[in-house]
Amino acid sequence: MENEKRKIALSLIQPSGTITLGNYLGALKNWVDMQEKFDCIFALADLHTITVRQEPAKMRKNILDAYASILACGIDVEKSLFFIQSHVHTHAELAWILNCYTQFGELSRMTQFKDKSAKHADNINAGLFTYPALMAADILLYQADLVPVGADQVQHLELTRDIANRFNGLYPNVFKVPEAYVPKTGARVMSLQDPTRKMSKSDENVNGCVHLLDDADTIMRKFKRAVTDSEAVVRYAEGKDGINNLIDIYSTITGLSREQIEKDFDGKGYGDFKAAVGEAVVEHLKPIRAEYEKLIKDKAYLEECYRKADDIALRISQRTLSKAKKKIGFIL
Ligand code: ATP
Ligand code: LTN
Repeated sequence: MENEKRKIALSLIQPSGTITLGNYLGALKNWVDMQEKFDCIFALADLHTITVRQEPAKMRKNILDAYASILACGIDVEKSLFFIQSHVHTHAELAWILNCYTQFGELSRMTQFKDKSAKHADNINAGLFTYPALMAADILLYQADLVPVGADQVQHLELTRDIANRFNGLYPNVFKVPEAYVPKTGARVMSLQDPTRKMSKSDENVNGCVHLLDDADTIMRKFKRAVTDSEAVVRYAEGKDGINNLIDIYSTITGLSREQIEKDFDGKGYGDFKAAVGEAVVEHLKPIRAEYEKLIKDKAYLEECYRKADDIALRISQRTLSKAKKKIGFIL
Protein backbone atom coordinates (compact mmCIF):
# COMPACT_ATOMS: atom_id res chain seq x y z
CA MET A 1 0.00 0.00 0.00
CA GLU A 2 2.76 2.40 1.04
CA ASN A 3 4.40 2.19 -2.38
CA GLU A 4 1.19 2.57 -4.34
CA LYS A 5 1.13 5.96 -6.02
CA ARG A 6 -1.66 8.08 -4.58
CA LYS A 7 -3.91 10.08 -6.85
CA ILE A 8 -3.40 13.84 -6.99
CA ALA A 9 -6.41 15.92 -5.93
CA LEU A 10 -6.29 19.65 -6.66
CA SER A 11 -8.59 22.56 -6.01
CA LEU A 12 -8.52 26.33 -5.63
CA ILE A 13 -10.88 28.79 -4.03
CA GLN A 14 -11.18 32.51 -4.69
CA PRO A 15 -10.34 34.71 -1.71
CA SER A 16 -12.99 37.15 -2.87
CA GLY A 17 -14.71 37.69 0.47
CA THR A 18 -15.36 35.90 3.73
CA ILE A 19 -15.79 32.17 3.33
CA THR A 20 -19.38 30.95 3.46
CA LEU A 21 -21.09 27.85 4.78
CA GLY A 22 -21.66 26.99 1.09
CA ASN A 23 -17.92 27.11 0.38
CA TYR A 24 -17.27 25.07 3.48
CA LEU A 25 -19.84 22.32 2.94
CA GLY A 26 -19.50 22.28 -0.84
CA ALA A 27 -15.73 22.45 -1.01
CA LEU A 28 -13.54 22.89 2.06
CA LYS A 29 -14.94 20.10 4.22
CA ASN A 30 -14.28 17.81 1.32
CA TRP A 31 -10.72 19.10 0.96
CA VAL A 32 -10.04 18.24 4.58
CA ASP A 33 -11.36 14.68 4.19
CA MET A 34 -9.46 14.15 0.95
CA GLN A 35 -6.10 14.66 2.65
CA GLU A 36 -6.31 11.14 4.08
CA LYS A 37 -6.72 9.46 0.70
CA PHE A 38 -4.92 11.60 -1.86
CA ASP A 39 -1.88 13.78 -2.41
CA CYS A 40 -3.58 17.14 -2.19
CA ILE A 41 -2.73 20.46 -3.80
CA PHE A 42 -4.76 23.49 -2.73
CA ALA A 43 -4.42 27.20 -3.42
CA LEU A 44 -6.07 30.59 -3.19
CA ALA A 45 -7.13 31.72 -6.67
CA ASP A 46 -6.28 35.37 -6.09
CA LEU A 47 -5.60 36.00 -9.81
CA HIS A 48 -9.19 34.96 -10.52
CA THR A 49 -10.59 37.52 -8.09
CA ILE A 50 -9.51 40.53 -10.15
CA THR A 51 -11.98 39.62 -12.88
CA VAL A 52 -14.22 41.64 -10.56
CA ARG A 53 -12.84 44.99 -9.34
CA GLN A 54 -11.24 44.73 -5.87
CA GLU A 55 -10.29 47.37 -3.34
CA PRO A 56 -6.53 46.91 -2.60
CA ALA A 57 -6.54 47.00 1.21
CA LYS A 58 -9.60 44.78 1.37
CA MET A 59 -8.10 42.36 -1.12
CA ARG A 60 -4.94 41.96 0.98
CA LYS A 61 -7.08 41.31 4.06
CA ASN A 62 -9.32 38.83 2.24
CA ILE A 63 -6.33 36.81 1.04
CA LEU A 64 -4.78 36.47 4.48
CA ASP A 65 -8.16 35.83 6.11
CA ALA A 66 -8.95 33.11 3.59
CA TYR A 67 -5.53 31.50 4.11
CA ALA A 68 -5.99 31.44 7.89
CA SER A 69 -9.64 30.28 7.68
CA ILE A 70 -8.79 27.38 5.41
CA LEU A 71 -5.95 26.25 7.66
CA ALA A 72 -8.42 26.52 10.53
CA CYS A 73 -10.84 24.21 8.70
CA GLY A 74 -8.21 21.50 8.91
CA ILE A 75 -5.89 21.79 5.93
CA ASP A 76 -2.63 20.38 7.23
CA VAL A 77 0.48 21.91 5.63
CA GLU A 78 2.50 18.82 6.59
CA LYS A 79 0.24 16.67 4.41
CA SER A 80 -0.89 19.00 1.63
CA LEU A 81 0.42 21.83 -0.49
CA PHE A 82 -1.48 25.05 0.14
CA PHE A 83 -0.12 28.02 -1.81
CA ILE A 84 -1.12 31.36 -3.31
CA GLN A 85 -1.77 31.29 -7.07
CA SER A 86 -0.32 34.73 -7.89
CA HIS A 87 2.99 33.77 -6.22
CA VAL A 88 3.51 31.00 -8.77
CA HIS A 89 4.04 32.65 -12.15
CA THR A 90 3.61 29.46 -14.18
CA HIS A 91 -0.20 29.77 -13.77
CA ALA A 92 -0.45 33.06 -15.66
CA GLU A 93 2.00 31.81 -18.26
CA LEU A 94 0.22 28.54 -19.04
CA ALA A 95 -3.11 30.40 -18.97
CA TRP A 96 -1.92 32.55 -21.87
CA ILE A 97 -0.90 29.47 -23.81
CA LEU A 98 -4.19 27.66 -23.13
CA ASN A 99 -6.13 30.74 -24.22
CA CYS A 100 -4.77 30.01 -27.68
CA TYR A 101 -6.20 26.48 -27.53
CA THR A 102 -9.65 27.52 -26.29
CA GLN A 103 -12.43 28.58 -28.62
CA PHE A 104 -14.47 31.75 -28.33
CA GLY A 105 -17.65 29.68 -28.73
CA GLU A 106 -16.70 27.42 -25.82
CA LEU A 107 -16.12 30.35 -23.49
CA SER A 108 -19.37 32.00 -24.59
CA ARG A 109 -21.32 29.01 -23.34
CA MET A 110 -20.05 29.23 -19.74
CA THR A 111 -22.98 29.99 -17.46
CA GLN A 112 -20.77 31.63 -14.83
CA PHE A 113 -19.60 34.13 -17.46
CA LYS A 114 -23.20 34.88 -18.39
CA ASP A 115 -24.21 35.27 -14.73
CA LYS A 116 -21.23 37.40 -13.75
CA SER A 117 -21.43 39.65 -16.80
CA ALA A 118 -25.10 40.29 -16.04
CA LYS A 119 -24.15 41.10 -12.44
CA HIS A 120 -21.21 43.35 -13.35
CA ALA A 121 -22.54 44.88 -16.56
CA ASP A 122 -20.22 47.90 -16.20
CA ASN A 123 -17.07 45.75 -16.26
CA ILE A 124 -17.35 42.79 -18.63
CA ASN A 125 -13.59 42.46 -19.04
CA ALA A 126 -11.67 39.94 -21.12
CA GLY A 127 -10.40 38.24 -17.95
CA LEU A 128 -13.93 37.40 -16.91
CA PHE A 129 -14.40 35.78 -20.30
CA THR A 130 -11.13 33.80 -20.37
CA TYR A 131 -11.31 32.88 -16.67
CA PRO A 132 -11.75 29.14 -17.48
CA ALA A 133 -8.39 29.05 -19.33
CA LEU A 134 -6.64 30.19 -16.14
CA MET A 135 -8.60 27.59 -14.18
CA ALA A 136 -7.51 24.94 -16.70
CA ALA A 137 -3.89 26.04 -16.22
CA ASP A 138 -4.24 25.75 -12.42
CA ILE A 139 -5.34 22.16 -12.82
CA LEU A 140 -3.25 20.90 -15.74
CA LEU A 141 0.09 22.23 -14.42
CA TYR A 142 0.00 19.66 -11.62
CA GLN A 143 -1.19 16.61 -13.62
CA ALA A 144 -4.14 16.39 -11.23
CA ASP A 145 -6.34 13.27 -11.30
CA LEU A 146 -9.26 14.65 -9.31
CA VAL A 147 -10.69 18.11 -8.86
CA PRO A 148 -13.06 18.53 -5.91
CA VAL A 149 -15.52 21.32 -6.75
CA GLY A 150 -19.10 22.28 -6.05
CA ALA A 151 -21.74 21.58 -8.70
CA ASP A 152 -21.42 25.15 -10.03
CA GLN A 153 -17.88 24.48 -11.30
CA VAL A 154 -18.56 21.27 -13.22
CA GLN A 155 -18.97 23.11 -16.52
CA HIS A 156 -15.54 24.72 -16.12
CA LEU A 157 -14.03 21.35 -15.41
CA GLU A 158 -15.59 19.87 -18.54
CA LEU A 159 -13.97 22.67 -20.50
CA THR A 160 -10.62 21.93 -18.85
CA ARG A 161 -10.94 18.32 -20.00
CA ASP A 162 -11.77 19.45 -23.53
CA ILE A 163 -8.76 21.78 -23.60
CA ALA A 164 -6.47 19.02 -22.26
CA ASN A 165 -7.74 16.50 -24.80
CA ARG A 166 -7.36 18.98 -27.65
CA PHE A 167 -3.81 19.86 -26.59
CA ASN A 168 -2.86 16.21 -26.13
CA GLY A 169 -4.30 15.48 -29.58
CA LEU A 170 -1.88 17.97 -31.09
CA TYR A 171 1.08 17.20 -28.81
CA PRO A 172 0.74 13.78 -27.16
CA ASN A 173 1.15 13.09 -23.44
CA VAL A 174 1.47 16.58 -22.04
CA PHE A 175 -1.50 16.80 -19.68
CA LYS A 176 -3.35 14.37 -17.45
CA VAL A 177 -7.09 14.67 -18.16
CA PRO A 178 -8.71 15.31 -14.74
CA GLU A 179 -12.04 14.11 -13.32
CA ALA A 180 -14.47 16.25 -11.32
CA TYR A 181 -15.09 15.09 -7.77
CA VAL A 182 -18.42 16.44 -6.57
CA PRO A 183 -19.63 15.55 -3.07
CA LYS A 184 -23.13 14.05 -2.83
CA THR A 185 -24.57 16.14 -0.03
CA GLY A 186 -23.57 19.71 0.49
CA ALA A 187 -22.75 19.98 -3.21
CA ARG A 188 -25.05 22.93 -3.54
CA VAL A 189 -25.98 24.92 -0.46
CA MET A 190 -28.75 27.37 -1.28
CA SER A 191 -29.37 30.88 0.02
CA LEU A 192 -31.42 30.90 3.25
CA GLN A 193 -33.48 33.79 1.85
CA ASP A 194 -33.93 32.56 -1.72
CA PRO A 195 -33.46 28.79 -1.75
CA THR A 196 -33.63 28.65 -5.54
CA ARG A 197 -30.26 30.45 -5.70
CA LYS A 198 -26.93 29.19 -4.39
CA MET A 199 -25.54 30.64 -1.19
CA SER A 200 -22.88 33.04 -2.36
CA LYS A 201 -20.22 35.28 -0.80
CA SER A 202 -21.37 38.16 -2.93
CA ASP A 203 -25.08 37.89 -2.02
CA GLU A 204 -26.56 41.33 -1.33
CA ASN A 205 -29.01 39.88 1.19
CA VAL A 206 -26.85 39.32 4.29
CA ASN A 207 -29.41 36.99 5.86
CA GLY A 208 -29.19 34.57 2.95
CA CYS A 209 -25.58 33.69 3.58
CA VAL A 210 -23.89 32.23 6.66
CA HIS A 211 -20.19 33.05 6.96
CA LEU A 212 -17.69 30.69 8.51
CA LEU A 213 -16.66 33.37 11.00
CA ASP A 214 -20.16 34.58 11.96
CA ASP A 215 -20.74 34.52 15.71
CA ALA A 216 -23.26 32.11 17.28
CA ASP A 217 -26.05 34.70 17.63
CA THR A 218 -25.76 35.78 14.00
CA ILE A 219 -25.85 32.19 12.79
CA MET A 220 -28.93 31.36 14.91
CA ARG A 221 -30.68 34.51 13.71
CA LYS A 222 -30.03 33.70 10.05
CA PHE A 223 -31.37 30.15 10.43
CA LYS A 224 -34.44 31.30 12.36
CA ARG A 225 -35.25 33.69 9.52
CA ALA A 226 -34.68 31.09 6.80
CA VAL A 227 -37.40 31.03 4.16
CA THR A 228 -39.46 27.80 4.21
CA ASP A 229 -43.00 26.90 3.10
CA SER A 230 -46.48 26.69 4.59
CA GLU A 231 -46.77 22.90 4.88
CA ALA A 232 -45.05 22.77 8.29
CA VAL A 233 -43.82 19.18 7.81
CA VAL A 234 -40.09 18.44 7.85
CA ARG A 235 -39.80 16.26 4.75
CA TYR A 236 -37.66 16.29 1.66
CA ALA A 237 -39.83 16.87 -1.41
CA GLU A 238 -40.02 18.72 -4.69
CA GLY A 239 -41.12 22.32 -4.31
CA LYS A 240 -39.90 22.52 -0.70
CA ASP A 241 -36.60 24.22 -1.61
CA GLY A 242 -36.10 25.94 1.74
CA ILE A 243 -36.68 22.82 3.84
CA ASN A 244 -34.71 20.63 1.43
CA ASN A 245 -31.77 22.99 1.81
CA LEU A 246 -31.99 22.92 5.62
CA ILE A 247 -32.25 19.12 5.60
CA ASP A 248 -29.16 18.87 3.39
CA ILE A 249 -27.17 21.27 5.57
CA TYR A 250 -28.17 19.32 8.69
CA SER A 251 -27.40 16.01 7.01
CA THR A 252 -23.93 17.09 5.88
CA ILE A 253 -23.03 18.39 9.33
CA THR A 254 -24.46 15.55 11.43
CA GLY A 255 -23.97 12.66 9.01
CA LEU A 256 -27.66 11.68 9.48
CA SER A 257 -29.58 10.56 6.37
CA ARG A 258 -32.53 12.56 5.03
CA GLU A 259 -34.90 9.76 6.13
CA GLN A 260 -33.51 9.77 9.67
CA ILE A 261 -33.91 13.53 9.90
CA GLU A 262 -37.53 13.32 8.71
CA LYS A 263 -38.16 10.69 11.41
CA ASP A 264 -36.43 12.68 14.15
CA PHE A 265 -38.52 15.77 13.39
CA ASP A 266 -41.80 13.97 12.80
CA GLY A 267 -44.56 16.00 14.47
CA LYS A 268 -42.24 18.94 15.22
CA GLY A 269 -42.60 22.38 13.68
CA TYR A 270 -40.22 24.38 11.52
CA GLY A 271 -39.20 26.53 14.49
CA ASP A 272 -37.67 23.52 16.27
CA PHE A 273 -36.05 22.27 13.10
CA LYS A 274 -34.49 25.62 12.20
CA ALA A 275 -33.12 25.96 15.74
CA ALA A 276 -31.64 22.45 15.57
CA VAL A 277 -29.94 23.17 12.24
CA GLY A 278 -28.62 26.49 13.56
CA GLU A 279 -27.25 24.86 16.71
CA ALA A 280 -25.56 22.06 14.75
CA VAL A 281 -23.87 24.64 12.51
CA VAL A 282 -22.79 26.78 15.49
CA GLU A 283 -21.27 23.77 17.27
CA HIS A 284 -19.52 22.58 14.14
CA LEU A 285 -18.00 25.98 13.36
CA LYS A 286 -16.97 26.84 16.93
CA PRO A 287 -13.52 25.15 16.89
CA ILE A 288 -12.85 26.47 13.38
CA ARG A 289 -13.49 30.02 14.49
CA ALA A 290 -11.27 29.61 17.57
CA GLU A 291 -8.42 28.25 15.46
CA TYR A 292 -8.83 31.10 12.96
CA GLU A 293 -8.57 33.69 15.77
CA LYS A 294 -5.29 32.11 16.84
CA LEU A 295 -3.80 31.84 13.34
CA ILE A 296 -4.71 35.31 12.10
CA LYS A 297 -2.63 36.82 14.92
CA ASP A 298 0.46 34.93 13.74
CA LYS A 299 1.27 36.49 10.36
CA ALA A 300 4.85 35.17 10.44
CA TYR A 301 3.61 31.59 10.70
CA LEU A 302 1.12 32.11 7.86
CA GLU A 303 3.85 33.54 5.67
CA GLU A 304 6.18 30.67 6.45
CA CYS A 305 3.44 28.23 5.38
CA TYR A 306 2.64 29.84 2.06
CA ARG A 307 6.22 30.66 1.05
CA LYS A 308 7.23 27.05 1.55
CA ALA A 309 4.25 25.82 -0.49
CA ASP A 310 4.75 28.48 -3.21
CA ASP A 311 8.31 27.22 -3.83
CA ILE A 312 7.27 23.59 -4.13
CA ALA A 313 4.33 24.48 -6.40
CA LEU A 314 6.66 26.44 -8.67
CA ARG A 315 9.02 23.49 -8.98
CA ILE A 316 6.27 21.00 -9.82
CA SER A 317 4.42 23.26 -12.24
CA GLN A 318 7.58 24.30 -14.07
CA ARG A 319 8.00 20.73 -15.31
CA THR A 320 4.64 20.69 -17.08
CA LEU A 321 5.02 24.22 -18.41
CA SER A 322 8.44 23.45 -19.93
CA LYS A 323 7.11 20.27 -21.51
CA ALA A 324 4.14 22.10 -23.06
CA LYS A 325 6.33 24.96 -24.35
CA LYS A 326 8.87 22.57 -25.86
CA LYS A 327 6.17 20.57 -27.68
CA ILE A 328 4.58 23.73 -29.07
CA GLY A 329 7.88 24.84 -30.57
CA PHE A 330 9.25 27.46 -28.20
CA ILE A 331 13.03 27.54 -27.75
CA LEU A 332 13.71 26.91 -24.07
P1 ATP B 1 -18.83 34.39 -5.46
O1 ATP B 1 -20.00 34.83 -4.65
O2 ATP B 1 -17.70 35.38 -5.50
O3 ATP B 1 -19.22 33.84 -6.82
P2 ATP B 1 -18.79 31.83 -4.20
O4 ATP B 1 -19.19 31.93 -2.79
O5 ATP B 1 -19.79 31.37 -5.19
O6 ATP B 1 -18.17 33.19 -4.68
P3 ATP B 1 -16.42 30.48 -5.20
O7 ATP B 1 -15.14 31.10 -4.78
O8 ATP B 1 -16.89 30.67 -6.60
O9 ATP B 1 -17.55 30.87 -4.17
O10 ATP B 1 -16.35 28.92 -4.91
C1 ATP B 1 -15.44 28.26 -4.06
C2 ATP B 1 -15.81 26.81 -3.95
O11 ATP B 1 -16.98 26.70 -3.16
C3 ATP B 1 -16.11 26.11 -5.27
O12 ATP B 1 -15.59 24.82 -5.26
C4 ATP B 1 -17.59 26.13 -5.34
O13 ATP B 1 -18.09 25.05 -6.10
C5 ATP B 1 -17.97 25.99 -3.88
N1 ATP B 1 -19.23 26.65 -3.60
C6 ATP B 1 -19.50 27.96 -3.70
N2 ATP B 1 -20.76 28.24 -3.33
C7 ATP B 1 -21.30 27.05 -3.01
C8 ATP B 1 -22.58 26.64 -2.55
N3 ATP B 1 -23.55 27.51 -2.33
N4 ATP B 1 -22.79 25.35 -2.31
C9 ATP B 1 -21.82 24.44 -2.47
N5 ATP B 1 -20.59 24.75 -2.90
C10 ATP B 1 -20.32 26.02 -3.17
N1 LTN C 1 -13.22 28.89 -10.51
C1 LTN C 1 -13.26 28.35 -9.18
C2 LTN C 1 -11.99 28.54 -8.42
C3 LTN C 1 -10.86 27.88 -9.10
C4 LTN C 1 -10.62 26.47 -9.18
C5 LTN C 1 -9.41 26.34 -9.92
C6 LTN C 1 -11.28 25.35 -8.69
C7 LTN C 1 -9.85 28.50 -9.76
N2 LTN C 1 -8.98 27.59 -10.24
C8 LTN C 1 -8.88 25.08 -10.19
C9 LTN C 1 -10.72 24.10 -8.98
C10 LTN C 1 -9.56 23.98 -9.71
C11 LTN C 1 -14.39 29.02 -8.44
O1 LTN C 1 -14.74 30.12 -8.72
N3 LTN C 1 -14.92 28.36 -7.49
